[in-house]
Amino acid sequence: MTIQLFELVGRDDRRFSPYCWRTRMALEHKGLAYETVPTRFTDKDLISFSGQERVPVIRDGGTVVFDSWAIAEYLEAQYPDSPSLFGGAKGHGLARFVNVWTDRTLHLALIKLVIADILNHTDPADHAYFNESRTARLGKSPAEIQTRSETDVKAFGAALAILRAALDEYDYLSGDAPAYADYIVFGAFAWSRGISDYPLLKTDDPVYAWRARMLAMFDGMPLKAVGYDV
Ligand SMILES: N[C@@H](CCC(=O)N[C@@H](CS)C(=O)NCC(=O)O)C(=O)O
Repeated sequence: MTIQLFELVGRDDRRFSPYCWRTRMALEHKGLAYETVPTRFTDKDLISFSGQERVPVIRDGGTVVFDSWAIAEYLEAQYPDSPSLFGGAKGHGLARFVNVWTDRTLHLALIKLVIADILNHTDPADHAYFNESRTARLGKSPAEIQTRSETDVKAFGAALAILRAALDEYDYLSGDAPAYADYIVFGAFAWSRGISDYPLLKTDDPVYAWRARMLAMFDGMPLKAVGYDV
């Protein structure tokens, strides 16, 4: 049966939700058949069946799951014979750490560098909603936040340094082969690529090489998504 993935979409079919990217990569990793249902920020009616207002949401037959972490856990439990996302209980615990670090450190550093670019790539129907909801949440408008000050660029650089150090030992964050921890972090880069031409990485950075390997996965599916090649 084909799983439905309700996924954030912007102008020109841009898919820029880091959380939806985690789910998309997880579905690919497990080799599951899925179709995406493009969902704008203001398409709340499309996902009202899930009882909440955020994507990703998946519908697998009669089962509805939301929240990217809960979806990954569901897929792992429901499809144990497909390639594992976590590689067992220890990997599950470590992926949880990566999930929390990415949400709280990497995303907070990245959003300051690209939030106005998000605004400029939302569907016109979402423009005012995104501007107003983020200004209320963050206390400043996207245009005021995205100054790319030296402090903000440094904070992102500090987060990158963690990834670089981890990749010094292994080709992937999960070890010799990619798994869910890689998809969590990759979501941040896929998000940025979808909406911003700001070059986050230098070409000689091992994180750049890792991102290139991630973009080439699943027959280049992530690379084929609309985005900037920076
Ligand atoms: N913890 C959730 C976060 C999901 C989330 O925040 N999704 C954003 C898109 S990136 C959303 O749907 N926002 C709706 C809104 O701002 O109205 C997850 O991991 O799935």
